[in-house]
Amino acid sequence: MSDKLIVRALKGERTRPVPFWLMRQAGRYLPEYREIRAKSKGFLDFCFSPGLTVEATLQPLRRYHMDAAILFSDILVVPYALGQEVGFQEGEGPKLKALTNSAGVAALSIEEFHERLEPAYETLRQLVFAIPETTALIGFAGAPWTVATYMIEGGSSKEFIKAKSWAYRNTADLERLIDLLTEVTAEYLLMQIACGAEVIQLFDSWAGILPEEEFRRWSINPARRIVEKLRSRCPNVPIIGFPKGAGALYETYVKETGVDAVSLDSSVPLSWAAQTLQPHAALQGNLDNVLLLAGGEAMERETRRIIDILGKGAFVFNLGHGILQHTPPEHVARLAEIIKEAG
Ligand code: 1CP
Repeated sequence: MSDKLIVRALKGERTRPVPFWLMRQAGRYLPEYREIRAKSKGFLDFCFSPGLTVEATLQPLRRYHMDAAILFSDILVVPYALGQEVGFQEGEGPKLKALTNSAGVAALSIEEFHERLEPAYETLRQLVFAIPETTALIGFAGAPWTVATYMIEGGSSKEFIKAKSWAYRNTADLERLIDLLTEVTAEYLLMQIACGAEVIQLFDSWAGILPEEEFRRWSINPARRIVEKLRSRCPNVPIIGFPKGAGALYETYVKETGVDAVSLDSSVPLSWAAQTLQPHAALQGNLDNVLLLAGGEAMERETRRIIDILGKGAFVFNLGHGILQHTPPEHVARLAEIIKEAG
């Protein structure tokens, strides 16, 4: 089993220093990313060019020496690999040809699934040799519910009326879609592990919009099935779940999915998490991404408070959600310094 610092923490050990990485640590807040991003017209083209994605993954490590590198890709490569039309419009976010009915679900195909994802696998294979020896490689996927919201809404959403209406009125169609996504997501993650990923994160960014019963059915249940499948084949690879916005249901999520670690959004109270969740899973999080953008004394104080409380147990420092585009890179440098001093 790996003795890398972050893997030990995710497997339940209290470590010093506290390891850290940051969601969206690669991306548009870095000038060197914007420079290589300009080489591809479409964002998916960029994601499918290993020469560029390897470089994008490495860029933040050179500046800040995080304990983990995360594969540069996107959660929406999975709908693309199932044959759905997926595009990214500059400044507008993702645009998909929305699924409207059961025929749309039936038309999805696994035939070219792994072939279409080959560039992600190749990126991982190259990263194994390109990252520093003590850095762990994180593979990821969107959780079935979060990916399904984009497939049904046709892009980002505020109210999620279509996706939630499927849950309430087209239940059989949503079940079919979630079952398919659960199966292919597990396959995708197993391939990522085979290509060198040492840690897995499952992003359920929109778990928090579901009421309790729906949350169990569409977030917890698929996550549990994915965890079981990965565990049975790769028992040593830690799995981080991120049911963003789950509130008090974080407890149920941790107990019922069997994840090794759970990533906390910024609204989760620290002492509650330490008492209720940390006996069952390692914790990751949860600095407010706006506090990182704002910087200064407030950021430093909150960073130390998080480490004081959560660092008493198995803990990986991270944000509560991804780095925002207008975050000054100097603030990230200062954050990295404070984490290393405090831990
Ligand atoms: O042209 C560009 O540079 C596009 C911006 C961008 C980037 C840098 C997008 C579009 N995706 C990404 C990379 C990305 N996405 C990574 C790898 C980078 C890293 O972490 O270092 C990862 C892990 C993701 C995951 C992702 N994509 C999530 C889950 C995490 C989260 O932020 O909640 C989600 C929801 C997406 C969808 C997505 N991709 C991109 C956009 C604009 C969106 C929509 C977000 C929304 O609906 O609010």
